[in-house]
Amino acid sequence: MTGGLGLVVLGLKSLLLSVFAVIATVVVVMAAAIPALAADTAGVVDQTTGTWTLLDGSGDQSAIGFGNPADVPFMGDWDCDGIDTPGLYRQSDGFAYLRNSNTTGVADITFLFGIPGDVPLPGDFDGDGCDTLSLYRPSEARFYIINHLGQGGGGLGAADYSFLFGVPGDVPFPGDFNGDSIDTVGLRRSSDGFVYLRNSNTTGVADISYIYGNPGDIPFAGDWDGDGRDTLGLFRPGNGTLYLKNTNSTGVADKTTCLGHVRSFPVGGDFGPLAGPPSRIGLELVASALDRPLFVTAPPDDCRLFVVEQTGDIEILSGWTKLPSPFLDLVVTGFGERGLLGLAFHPQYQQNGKFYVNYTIGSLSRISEFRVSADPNRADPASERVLVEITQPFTNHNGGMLAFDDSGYLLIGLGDGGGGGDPGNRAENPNNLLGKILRIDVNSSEVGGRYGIPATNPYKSGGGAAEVFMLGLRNPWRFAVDEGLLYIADVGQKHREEVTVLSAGSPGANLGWNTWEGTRCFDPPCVGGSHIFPLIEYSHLAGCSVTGGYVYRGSAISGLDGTYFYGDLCSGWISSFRYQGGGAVDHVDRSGELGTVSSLSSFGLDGFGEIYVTSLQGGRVFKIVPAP
Ligand SMILES: [Ca+2]
Ligand SMILES: [Ca+2]
Ligand SMILES: [Ca+2]
Ligand SMILES: [Ca+2]
Repeated sequence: MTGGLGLVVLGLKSLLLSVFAVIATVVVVMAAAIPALAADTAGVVDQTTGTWTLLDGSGDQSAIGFGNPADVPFMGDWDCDGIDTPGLYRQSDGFAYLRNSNTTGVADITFLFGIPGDVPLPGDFDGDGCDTLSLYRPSEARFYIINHLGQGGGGLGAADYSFLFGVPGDVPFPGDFNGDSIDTVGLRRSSDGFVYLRNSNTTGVADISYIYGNPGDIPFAGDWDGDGRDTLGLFRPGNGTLYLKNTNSTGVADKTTCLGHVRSFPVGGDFGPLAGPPSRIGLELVASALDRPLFVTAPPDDCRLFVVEQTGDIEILSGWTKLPSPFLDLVVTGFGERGLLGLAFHPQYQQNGKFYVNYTIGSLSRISEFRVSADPNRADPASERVLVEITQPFTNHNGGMLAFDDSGYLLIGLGDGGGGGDPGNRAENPNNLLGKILRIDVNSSEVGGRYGIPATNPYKSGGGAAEVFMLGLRNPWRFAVDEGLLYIADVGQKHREEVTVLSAGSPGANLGWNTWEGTRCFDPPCVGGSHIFPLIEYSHLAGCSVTGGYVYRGSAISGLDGTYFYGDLCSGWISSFRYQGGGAVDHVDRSGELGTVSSLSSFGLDGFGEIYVTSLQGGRVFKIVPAP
């Protein structure tokens, strides 16, 4: 979290006087914790959408819509019932907007408040159990304490008293740091990370000071452990992470949570019982101007997002901001359907730092292992270990997907080699690696010192290539593993696009290409009962190329648990269904909620199971988010 410099206690005489002009400091603050109630939790407010994402005690999320972009958000107990609810300060018109429930809606209380640049400071500064809105005027480094809410009470004329503390530029926050049920104020100096806490609302020096966090972190306080004393939380916009600490001292955070991004602000408080997250969804733009993004992924529980660019780079988004240097810069042969096409992190990536890529180079498709370097944001380019190389007879239909199954084996998607119609009849030929999903054991060196063959691979002991796992695929651009099932989206020739769901333990499954294009006979005679027909099929009246997605297992939209999303590259619609009893239920077009995404190249998952969408147009990455 921060340099471990030990507790530092300083007098603040030097901080008391301000002679400097100041730039208004926008800050989010939280309301007083009321001792003896439940521990406080945290949340973030997305300042591009006005969506409040609040966590309950078990980490479940709730989404609320309140306010406009750029409003300054905070939480407080305006009606004295012990529950903290949203408030906003709109700097454009100087109004405060307060709401008394943690649900989507409009303000219950509105009043004019302060002047542009003032920082709203909610808290219970007189210990009567009710939060009011005081303010901090950065230009004066002066706190104005106001112990009653509302019209005529919000303005400075109604201030009960004021006092000086800190220097212009310090970021203020309220809290009950000594557990006496009266909120006082704290400051954090962004330049050096010093925190200054005061236990009385009077001019004077800090009672407690220490270093915590990095420059740019946004402070807020709360009673994270329920002991009646507020301590510091920090939100780091640069990586979208909340750091909560249970003591007001230097050291590492007691609780770290990935939530929000560079345009989010933190809030904290006792939110009471929260409504379940909505199952209505939307798309939020995460990043743009990437270079032909066609996949995103992340190691489990990692806050970062790794974006695969067709042109050969793997970029890292941290807090939705692209890091200056790519994770890996690979020389590939592009473009069209070639380039860097797939990425999968080893299931034990946190321990071994290994990951796998699928790319084209010359006339080859190559699947290689790399390792991270000593810098977690940079791979070691010299660590490449080539696992599999396949000669491609044509430039199209290269597949590209990589994913680990539930047994820890690497699945590799390969197209039929291209040329149109599978002219070499490769897809159903078990001796040819093209038109297949391969399955290998990257933890073994049985084959040429490079990898092993799982015992249940269908041709391990003859009859075909040992690496082959499933056959009859035309171009399985994207597939997903979920709880023992495999969702395979196989791109069609001229007429039919298809999604097939089958057990991930189905060695030798033949999905029918090029005998069948979906359920349409392609290469007669179309006979035999060994072909697996798709679960979902659509014609080229509805699209041109299926883009397979993922089953939702995240925590932001729990009503969608188990829902599989997929879309179409050309038409840009996104649909979803749940796989139940061998069939697709709740199969719906999501365009009404999500719109369409032109050049929809892929879906992806972050380290927490949230779903993303990539678009080649504008180099964009979107996230599927709750729509409050
Ligand atoms: Ca309340
Ligand atoms: Ca009060
Ligand atoms: Ca106190
Ligand atoms: Ca506490």
